[in-house]
Amino acid sequence: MIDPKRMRSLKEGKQKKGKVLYWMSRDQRTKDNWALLASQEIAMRREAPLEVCFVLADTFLNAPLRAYDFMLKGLVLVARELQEFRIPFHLLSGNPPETLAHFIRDHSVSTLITDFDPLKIRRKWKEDLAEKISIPFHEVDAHNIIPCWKASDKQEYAARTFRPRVHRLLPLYLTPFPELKTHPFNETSTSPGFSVSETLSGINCDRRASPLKWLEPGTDNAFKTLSQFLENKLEGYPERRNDPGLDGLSDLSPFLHFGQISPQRVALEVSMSTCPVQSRDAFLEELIVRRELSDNFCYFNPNYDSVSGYPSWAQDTLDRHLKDTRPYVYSMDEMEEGNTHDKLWNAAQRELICKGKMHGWMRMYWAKKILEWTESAEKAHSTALSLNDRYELDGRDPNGFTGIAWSLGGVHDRAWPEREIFGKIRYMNIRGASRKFDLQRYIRYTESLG
Ligand code: FAD
Ligand code: FO1
Repeated sequence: MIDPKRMRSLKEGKQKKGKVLYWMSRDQRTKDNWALLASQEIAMRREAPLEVCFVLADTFLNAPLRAYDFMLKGLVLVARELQEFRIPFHLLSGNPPETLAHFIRDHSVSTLITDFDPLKIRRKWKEDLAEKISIPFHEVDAHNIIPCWKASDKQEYAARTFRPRVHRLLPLYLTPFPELKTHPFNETSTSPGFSVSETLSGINCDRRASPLKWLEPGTDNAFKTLSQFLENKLEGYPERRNDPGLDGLSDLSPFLHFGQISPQRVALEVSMSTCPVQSRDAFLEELIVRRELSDNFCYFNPNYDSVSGYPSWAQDTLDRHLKDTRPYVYSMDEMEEGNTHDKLWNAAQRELICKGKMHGWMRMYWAKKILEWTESAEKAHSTALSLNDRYELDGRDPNGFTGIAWSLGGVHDRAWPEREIFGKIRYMNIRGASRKFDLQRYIRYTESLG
């Protein structure tokens, strides 16, 4: 039985006989997917067919070609896996509310389930769709271990206020997954296939960031990446994670962003590893507390993508320093090309462009320098967001909106001693970086990226 607390109703609707449809969006996987498991449970109870669809929307938050390439290659594998469970998969395209309303009518769908996402674009799609349909419409949080609306009923101030809630609820939610079953009530299991290259050529998206080669998409590759991390990197994670010149991170974020692996599965595997407890705890703090805190911020703060989402002390302090002299001011183009006086920052920008995944420690430094080198927080915010979401493979994600709001606007942080331009926003500089890690090693590494 799927824990009812993971599912909530978006629309009661009138129950009738007919197919159950899972509208897959954030959690693009067959394995360990609570939304898919709940959909199958409802279909089994009614001895009804079960189908899955994904609606391809053009220019999703200015997503680049490299993101659509990674995502579509993952979806081809999802379609194949679903076929093994005799569950048809439909790749639809167009504006999701209209496209889905037609599909539901034409395929006599009796119940609709979708996965949770705190981003405004997805919530708008669901609102618009709910007005067009009259069948029951449910939502399942398959992305957070603790459903976002269960973890807290308000925007949390900081990790330290969110962490106790998470640790209290984890035993209830960090549970093993039931297996998906071969579905007995589908007449056909065949899905209308699709080709990645053809689909990609039809998408109207930003083509500046080309597809990446260093990371293969899909659930199997996510699991390979996870086991490599568990075997070789988890033990040294606390010591190595803040040195961008070392390969100390899990590299799971692109798979987590596209939902190709369940964070709950990652947490279960990490918890069972024989690594020292402080390594496991350090990683789970990021994977669970930090990541689910980002969903909390985006879900409860409608201005998660702008300066007005910052706490008032941060907005005031940035306002007070608006007129401070900026020794350096760079345009978006100069920053995009990595053409500044700061070789460390240019290296981070090179990693972003060439690898599509900037090291986590550098993302803080990188964003804070954008604040220092632009004439206002508003301009800095939109510059950081555009570059982040144009090039990061894991971009267009609550973690990104929150990471930028933390760096520029003190979200989930505290006030620091006041200074030029930053006011009381936490400051970072190259001297601090050189105390933490070998700058040249990181710069040399990014030069090797091409
Ligand atoms: P690991 O250190 O191995 O972490 C494992 C997982 O824990 C990550 O995949 C992520 O899900 C979670 N995690 C780790 N650090 C954070 C964090 N600071 N906040 C929230 N979750 C975290 N993350 C994105 O997924 N997409 C983004 O677009 C993004 N933009 C960012 C922008 C800025 C300015 C900052 C400061 C952070 C940003 N982050 C973003 C958060 C973090 O840097 C990345 O999640 C992390 O570097 C991904 O690499 P990894 O999976 O190898 O990290
Ligand atoms: N979700 C969809 O339902 N349809 C899309 O066409 C789509 C495109 C897309 C492109 C890049 C990207 O990073 C994410 C994309 N997503 C899409 C959403 C994604 O699956 C996540 O739901 C959110 O980005 C994270 O909250």
